[in-house]
Amino acid sequence: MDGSPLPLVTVLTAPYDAQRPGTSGLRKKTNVFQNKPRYLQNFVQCIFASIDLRDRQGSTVVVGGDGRYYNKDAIEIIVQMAAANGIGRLVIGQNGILSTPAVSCIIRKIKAIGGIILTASHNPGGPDGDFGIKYNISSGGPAPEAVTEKIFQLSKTIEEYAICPDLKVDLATIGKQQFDLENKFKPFTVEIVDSVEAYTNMLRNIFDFSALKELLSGTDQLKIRLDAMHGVMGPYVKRILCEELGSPANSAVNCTPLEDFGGHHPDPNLTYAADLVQAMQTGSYDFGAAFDGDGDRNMILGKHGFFVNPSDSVAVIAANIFTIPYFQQTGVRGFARSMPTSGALDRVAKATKIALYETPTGWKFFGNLMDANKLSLCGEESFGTGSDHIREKDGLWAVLAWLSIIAKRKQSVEAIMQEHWQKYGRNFFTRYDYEEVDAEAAGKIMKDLETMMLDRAFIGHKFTVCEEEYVVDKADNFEYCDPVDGSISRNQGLRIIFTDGSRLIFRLSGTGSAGATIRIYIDSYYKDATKIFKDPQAMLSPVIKIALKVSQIHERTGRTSPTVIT
Ligand code: VG1
Ligand code: CO
Repeated sequence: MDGSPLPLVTVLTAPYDAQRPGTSGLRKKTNVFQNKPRYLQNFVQCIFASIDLRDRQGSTVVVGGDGRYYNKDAIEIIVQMAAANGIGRLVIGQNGILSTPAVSCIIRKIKAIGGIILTASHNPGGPDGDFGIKYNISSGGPAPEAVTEKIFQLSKTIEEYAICPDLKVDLATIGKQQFDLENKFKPFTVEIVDSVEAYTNMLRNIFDFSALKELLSGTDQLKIRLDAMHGVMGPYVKRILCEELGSPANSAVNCTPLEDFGGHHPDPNLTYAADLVQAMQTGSYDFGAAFDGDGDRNMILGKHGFFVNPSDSVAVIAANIFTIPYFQQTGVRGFARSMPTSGALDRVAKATKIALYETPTGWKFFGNLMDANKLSLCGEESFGTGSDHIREKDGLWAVLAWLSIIAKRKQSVEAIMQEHWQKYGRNFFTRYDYEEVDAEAAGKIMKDLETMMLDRAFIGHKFTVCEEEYVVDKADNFEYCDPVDGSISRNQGLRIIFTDGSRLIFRLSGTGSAGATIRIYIDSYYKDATKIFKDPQAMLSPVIKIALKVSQIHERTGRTSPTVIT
């Protein structure tokens, strides 16, 4: 703190259209953030302006990102703008690194007013990839729709933003830095914190670390392979799994965060985490997992690459929930899943007589339920699993949850899954993604589908495929009324439910940065012991055929197959 106070400056700007946050934050091509004049500044100003001035003055905000290209530059601008917008203190991960779950954890721990996360999550990074900003509120969860809508409205009329251009922050050194600002009595404080520490302490209080240590480093140790996909999780995996829980150093791979994720999609699914799948297929490992760029997603694999569908993963954790000490203390208040997620969790909820909530896609919808003590465990089919320990999905938490179950049951991933299906029956699930479809064409496909589905004559319609008959029982455009605050979210996916309970869902993605992504989700339940071990694609093939027929998606997009099948 030497020299004269730093000047605060007001800069004139003009609105950009289309700064509407999607399912989880604002995502665009990196060059939009980097090269469109004041694009980032406009959005950041709208975030700050969305916070009531009285709450904002002197408040604390957490900032961090997944280390992708432009992460640090963006943080430097955010620091300068936070200072000029009345924020009193920023808590930032060292070198600008914090996973999304870690941001949620720190916001809650230090009672910050919110957090800004620089990430486009599972989207590729680099100068030609994507960049993004997520904004989380004081609960630690993604801003709810009322807040993102406010930010969007502000972005359409913004005329100026405030910045402290001479403020230079050192992101590398852990500790406090203070800055004197012009016309301010109190100095502005930046605190650089270890990226992993608070999050590790939290997990230590949730899980039985000594049991996990025994599992991973004891005499009969479980061989694991964790793939951070060059995203933010590298340092977390190394510190927690290797250093703390004693897993050998070579069990953690791709643990150096890279600005472009090594040129790959940091997306933990069978397509983009193909290396892990291959390594698992050799049979050298008992358990495998991968994470996305910002560390909130997870994929779980068993020996020989046995795939655990995320919809099943949350159901298995639910069925074994008391293997986790945290839940022994808190009890279980309720379960929830996003609408397109398979009904596997519903079976466990029913058997255990625990309430089940069905929300729209996106983690932001779980927060209210958690804050109202109605929800303990939830998941999404898109590789998201988590609990009310924070307000974000949490990839490493899910891995430790699975390891806790394995430690207790002393069974393989595959055996745990098979016993689960035998007990509860199996919801076969698949998702087809058609990425980067022409946006107008995609909109038209959805519109036409909706018109057809909402026609009264559609109810009772019979589809005969592969000698099986599927009769439409219900068709709608999913709408959610939040049981806590009564807010209504419309247009959350076109849903066809057949009389046998099978569901077919069409939805447009809200996380892409170019064109539109059409997602088709299919869920069919079988209890019959002769069927539950069959291949999902074979079991779901009749409903897949119906999906392709009613949407005409191949004919209308010129595609012959989806970009990704899960
Ligand atoms: C996708 C997933 C959704 C997830 C969201 C954010 O959204 O389907 O389940 O919550 O990504 O994930 P969409 O609108 O593209 O279907 V991530 O790991 O931000 O952060
Ligand atoms: Co993510």
